[in-house]
Amino acid sequence: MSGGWVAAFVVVLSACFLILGACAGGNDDRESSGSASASPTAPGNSSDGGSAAATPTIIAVQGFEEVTVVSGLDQPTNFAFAPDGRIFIAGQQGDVRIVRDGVLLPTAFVELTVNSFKQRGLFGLALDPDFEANGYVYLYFTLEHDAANPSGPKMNRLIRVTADGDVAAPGSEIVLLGSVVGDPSHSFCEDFPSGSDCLPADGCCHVGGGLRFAPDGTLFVATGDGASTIELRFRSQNLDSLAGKMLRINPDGSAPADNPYFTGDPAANRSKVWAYGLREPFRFGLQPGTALPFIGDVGGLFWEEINIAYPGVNLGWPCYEGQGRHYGAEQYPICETLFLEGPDAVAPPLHTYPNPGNRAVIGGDFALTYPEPYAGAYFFGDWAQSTISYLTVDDDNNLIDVQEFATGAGGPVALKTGPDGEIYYLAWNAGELRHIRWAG
Ligand SMILES: [Ca+2]
Repeated sequence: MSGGWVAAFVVVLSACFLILGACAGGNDDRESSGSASASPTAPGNSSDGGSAAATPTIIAVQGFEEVTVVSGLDQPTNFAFAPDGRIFIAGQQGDVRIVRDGVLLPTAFVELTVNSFKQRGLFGLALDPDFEANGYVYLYFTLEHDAANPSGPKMNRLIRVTADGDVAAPGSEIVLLGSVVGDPSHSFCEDFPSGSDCLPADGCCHVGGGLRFAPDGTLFVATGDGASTIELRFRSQNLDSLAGKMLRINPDGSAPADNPYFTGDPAANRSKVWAYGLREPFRFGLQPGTALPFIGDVGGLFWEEINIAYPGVNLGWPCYEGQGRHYGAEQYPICETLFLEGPDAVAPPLHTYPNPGNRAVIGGDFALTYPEPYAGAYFFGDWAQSTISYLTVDDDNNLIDVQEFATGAGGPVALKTGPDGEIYYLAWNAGELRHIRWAG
């Protein structure tokens, strides 16, 4: 076997085991039982995953430059800008750190006890739109209910804590989603009644965790299928399960009455569903003006997707992947039924690109203040490829163009538009928050 092949294989393993589950090698999409992961590789133990930290990002477009906002971050997964200029940064191991005036404060804002096995951990962070007045910070993470079995099935949770200066006020935690706690003999959401407030993280991967507030004050929450078996993926098609969904909730965790599947009960899972049929909608951004989620849904074996989540849409997983039917889906009754409804029963991706083995799309955000054609463009990443791309749409949200923007981007794991309207991103491999600045 050639050295090049070995190197490529290592990258593939990294893409599977470090952060995101666009895996090759078969065990992600073809196994029907338990072990969605072959051999444990603790996050952070490898130095790979895309490009090394020392490799400079290459921006393909003249006029832009990259500025490092802060470095030395440990497995950063998400970030948010506070109105007072502070930046909150979440780490996979459960810590939230604050950057103030360009300096990473030595004391953590909060240190949650999380399960961080492989792709689990703290992945969601958002500040309340009224943060200046209420100090609310929202966090999405994988709960540990059985520390003796870290690789076993787990559950995720969305909480809110309240800032008191640069730390979370002790005792301020409120559970918003995922109140169901497992125990060693009840580790699956399926061990609880249908419709339970339960966010599965059965396998290594696909736990979701994107959080975004819409201008109307509602909170979008992206959840993964969390599945360790093929059968459990069908939760993504079940409106009474919180898994594999784009949820839309009020800041107190209840469902807004104008949600597409609102039942009349604001506590019902179904009432909280905005869109369904997702695999690992790890990251997304809201389109200015429409507030529609533009989701990066990390693919299984074949296709990475950017989806627009119009209210109520079925985005297909696990019956569809990319533009077509998912490998092996025909043998499952849920998919057979869906296929009989024809292709219009699902919303096709806005953009899709093939996954030959090491791809993991990272949904991004809309740049506001760059010159044309970058103003209004949606910037997104690929974690495994360490690339950043952008796409543009017309007034009807038809795709106009997709272009690669940067390579060697240090493992982008979250992209957000800053208060200045420009794009910022976390480079997971490099442990840096970076700013893509228009220098003109
Ligand atoms: Ca899809």
